[in-house]
Amino acid sequence: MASRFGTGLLIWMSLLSAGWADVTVENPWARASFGPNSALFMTLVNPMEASETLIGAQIGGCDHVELHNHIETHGIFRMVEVKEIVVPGRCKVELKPGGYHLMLMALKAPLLREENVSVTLFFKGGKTLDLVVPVKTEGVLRCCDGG
Ligand SMILES: [Cu+2]
Repeated sequence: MASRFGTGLLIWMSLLSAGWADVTVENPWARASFGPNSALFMTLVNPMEASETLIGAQIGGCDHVELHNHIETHGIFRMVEVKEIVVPGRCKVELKPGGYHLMLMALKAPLLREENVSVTLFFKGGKTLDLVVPVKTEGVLRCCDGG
């Protein structure tokens, strides 16, 4: 009986460790939107030795989420889609205006200040992380709603 319980616990623990990312998130926020697009920012903190790689996200009220970065070409900044954002072991990576961000495209409804959005982050290896993210108005860009 004891050994059966032990096996079950072991399987349960291995499922759990495969399912949840070791990354934690600091100061997540979504930008209130005026148009169909918006952006989401946060600091990803990896307390482990091994790197973690963000590969996507699912966000309530938005079916189309891309990972973006800003790059400079001849003094002009523009957004580009990236396939992944690597968080090296024992490091932080900041998703912030003018840098990495999660781009929310074709929002079904505007993101309003003081609302919350539910977010699931997807990491390599099938790991996920669920968050509730507040909507804020700081740094709103009326021109393009970009990151
Ligand atoms: Cu963007």
